[in-house]
Amino acid sequence: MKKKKYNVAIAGATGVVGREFIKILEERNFPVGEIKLLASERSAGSRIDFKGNGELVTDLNDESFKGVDIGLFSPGASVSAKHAPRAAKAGCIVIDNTSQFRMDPDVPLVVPEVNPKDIGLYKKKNIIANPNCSTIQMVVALKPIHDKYRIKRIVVSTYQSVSGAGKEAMEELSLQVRDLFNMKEPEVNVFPHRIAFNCIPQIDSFLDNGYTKEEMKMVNETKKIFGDDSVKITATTVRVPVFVAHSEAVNIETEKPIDPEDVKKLLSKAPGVVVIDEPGEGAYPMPADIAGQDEVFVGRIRRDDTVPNGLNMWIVSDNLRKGAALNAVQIAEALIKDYI
Ligand code: NAP
Ligand code: 12T
Repeated sequence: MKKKKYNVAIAGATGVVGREFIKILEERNFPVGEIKLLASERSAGSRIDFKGNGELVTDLNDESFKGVDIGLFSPGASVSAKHAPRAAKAGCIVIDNTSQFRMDPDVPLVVPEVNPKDIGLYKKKNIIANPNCSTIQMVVALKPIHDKYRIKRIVVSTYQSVSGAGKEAMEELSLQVRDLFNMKEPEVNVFPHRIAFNCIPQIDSFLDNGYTKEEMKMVNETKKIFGDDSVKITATTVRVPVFVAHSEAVNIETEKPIDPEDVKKLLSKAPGVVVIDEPGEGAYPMPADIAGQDEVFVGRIRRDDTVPNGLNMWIVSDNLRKGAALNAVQIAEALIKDYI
């Protein structure tokens, strides 16, 4: 018999992704039975509102997942590494937002608009991975194009907001702006350099190949989600002084001849995509307008005539919503609809 309500735990509930989980469960009226808000000992004892009740935050420990049906995790990769498998063993299905399990062949990596069927693989480990924020918005926009024209190569440069790096990172941008306006030397703690009025071409740490981990997440995760290793992808990921919503300049080369007008029509009908592309009126998506919205927004769709079948586009989405919490809740919705 199907349950009417599901007990849900949020691991990392006091973080920027955790708070978005809470909002989205409320907004979408997810059938929550009991809710458990989990964080570190630092914030245990505080309260966060869920559906009008001040819910107690408790510390995440081995006992946290007894009787919990679904765990929405964003407590950082090392905490997920330790606690997600324990929660899964206790019978809780974990939807993990960290990078910890994404490339595990026994863990599905899911974007519901793109590869919903992969969800079924959760049975192997009771864990489903939520992709990286920059990967999610790119694959939502590119999947319909890949299906129709077959994408051979992707060149992407990102313009990523500070919220991707958590609550302290958002605070750092605010404080640095304040200090600079007060002729004070800004403090640098979270990012490798000053982020206020700057752009930093480093997100996450560097690997031996000269790329950052964030860049290689985009490469490897896109192939796994598309179920297609033949797509060539190269990425440059850049932090910019924007609070919420990531932007991406994307160049693609397809096997079949591609027509920008047809792509606009195709994307206008695609699930989860909104086209804003009226260059004559200065209409294109920008983070300041898109933050707080659910869809992936695409504009500046135009031919790249330096190669036989080339196209350029600009993709913007709220990294805390579709890039993190919303995608995970959509996975949970598919899970309760079709599996549990
Ligand atoms: P954040 O704002 O810094 O919040 C971190 C959260 O984790 C807080 O609730 C914190 O609790 C909790 N936490 C930290 N250490 C813990 C511990 N030892 N035990 C239990 N809870 C602990 O960070 P965030 O932006 O929400 O991101 C958190 C994670 O989500 C990161 O791993 C990040 O990679 C991932 N993320 C994924 C995406 C995506 O692309 N899908 C996007 C953004 C973030 P306290 O309040 O007690 O410190
Ligand atoms: N370093 O989930 O800093 O892999 O913006 C997401 C966001 C890692 C991740 C960031 C990051 C992830 C960031």
